[in-house]
Amino acid sequence: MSMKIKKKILVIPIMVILLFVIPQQALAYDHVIDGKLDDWGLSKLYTGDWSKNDTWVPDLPGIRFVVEDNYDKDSEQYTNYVGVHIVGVSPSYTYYDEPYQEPIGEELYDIEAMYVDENDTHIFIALVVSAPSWAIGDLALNLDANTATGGYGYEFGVKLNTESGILYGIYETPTDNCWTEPVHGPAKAPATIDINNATYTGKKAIGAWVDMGVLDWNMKNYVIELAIPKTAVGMSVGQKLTDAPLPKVIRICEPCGNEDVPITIPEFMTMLIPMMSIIAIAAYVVRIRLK
Ligand SMILES: [Ca+2]
Ligand SMILES: [Ca+2]
Ligand SMILES: [Ca+2]
Ligand SMILES: [Ca+2]
Repeated sequence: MSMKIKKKILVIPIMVILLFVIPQQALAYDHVIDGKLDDWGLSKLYTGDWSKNDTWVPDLPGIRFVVEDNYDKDSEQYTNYVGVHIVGVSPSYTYYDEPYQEPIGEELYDIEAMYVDENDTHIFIALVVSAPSWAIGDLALNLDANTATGGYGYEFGVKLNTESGILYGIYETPTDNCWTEPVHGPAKAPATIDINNATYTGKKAIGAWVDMGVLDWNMKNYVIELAIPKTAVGMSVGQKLTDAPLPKVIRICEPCGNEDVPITIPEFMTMLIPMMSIIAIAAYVVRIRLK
């Protein structure tokens, strides 16, 4: 075996370590729940151009997110009302092709983005929304990755809609009737927690809801920032969102059905990158052996 090939073989384990270890270690920031996004690497959202992808991508690595500002670029009807549509784990992202054109009713009902992070004890969520508090649905959590458990698959919810219930209260939602259905489509159930049927756990997320001082299509935009204790939503301390069972889903939908924003963990691209890396490394090894 030549010296050159030995060096190449040595490089391969290092590449594997870089690909698999670093992204997992980079997934923990202790966020200050103050309704400000500087601790998400998103200070640029306050001054930057919202029509640019980079403005929406956290400067900190390892934060998963979906951005769906205004309509998707494939809107044929409203070509001037389009915005950034991306999904990924910072700094990586890909185009997010929204399944249908929302928000119905446009900016008043827009939810622009959801960001998700975690540490050993908490799930952190940051939402950027134009929609007023009565038009925000409740956060739905399918963390057991089982669509057969929980109402419409979502076994826990966090109250964000201000029309009923305890703001930031964590509810158990074991059956479909613990959730309301959207008043109309295209979004599907669940929409808000029906507090007459769901069970309040007695625990709340730490929350902040702040006017971010940015106008989008002449509407105010707000940041909703949450820290949800993992032990209050069926997870254990130290269990990562990327640990089994998978896939987990965190979703927000509006009571009217005008808008919904899901994050699936792991989302397709984060599975695709390691798969492509394995294929690339395998091809590399085969090439060396064939030499
Ligand atoms: Ca913050
Ligand atoms: Ca918008
Ligand atoms: Ca949207
Ligand atoms: Ca479930």
